[in-house]
Amino acid sequence: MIINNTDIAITAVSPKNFPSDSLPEVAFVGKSNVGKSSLINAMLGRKRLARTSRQPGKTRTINFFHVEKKIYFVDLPGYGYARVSKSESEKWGEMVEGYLKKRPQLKRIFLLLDIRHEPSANDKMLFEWITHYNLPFTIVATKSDKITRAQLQKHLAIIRRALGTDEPPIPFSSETKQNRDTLWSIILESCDYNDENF
Ligand SMILES: Nc1nc2c(ncn2[C@@H]2O[C@H](COP(=O)(O)OP(=O)(O)OP(=O)(O)O)[C@@H](O)[C@H]2O)c(=O)[nH]1
Ligand SMILES: [Mg+2]
Repeated sequence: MIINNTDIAITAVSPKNFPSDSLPEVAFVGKSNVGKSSLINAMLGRKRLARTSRQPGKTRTINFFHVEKKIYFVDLPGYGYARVSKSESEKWGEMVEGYLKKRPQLKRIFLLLDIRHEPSANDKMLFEWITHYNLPFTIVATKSDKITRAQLQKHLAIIRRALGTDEPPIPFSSETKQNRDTLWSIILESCDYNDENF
């Protein structure tokens, strides 16, 4: 997939800033530092469109990226960042859950989990929340370049078991672009596009 036209459309801190056209949206959620912004860049073939950082807590706003003027990719701030105060993490909850719950044009949530680690209590809570509201989701196991092929199945099974789901996580790497095409197929299908009309 080659993407020609992308730009950051909107940086939002509350629903009144969200885009008012009704283009389909896909959102990327997960803990701080899991690789949300990096995944967006890798999917779009851009190096620094979404700002990334080795320090967790880089993305603090809800960022909407216009993709070929046909989809919005939504980069959400991460949770579980130890240095934020309680009131800030409550704000996170309000902002992110407010977005996820009240967005009819949101076609799929990509829940990102680091392939190396067992999902945290926050990861599990978010997953339960997503399934409780019956929102369409895909689990992505990020940073797959950090483990060997021999370890892959074991790590995927740990994630599945911790979440209590049969849904297989998709291993992904922003470095090697492993499964970039797989994620693109899921995104297009979720948004009712295909190779001809996208
Ligand atoms: N090796 C490797 N490193 C990655 C990968 N994806 C992200 N990283 C690194 O992980 C760090 C965090 O990546 P970000 O994309 O900024 O993470 P984020 O989830 O957007 O983080 P917040 O905005 O803080 O919520 C950066 O140093 C990235 O270079 C990957 O697939 N492989
Ligand atoms: Mg980010």
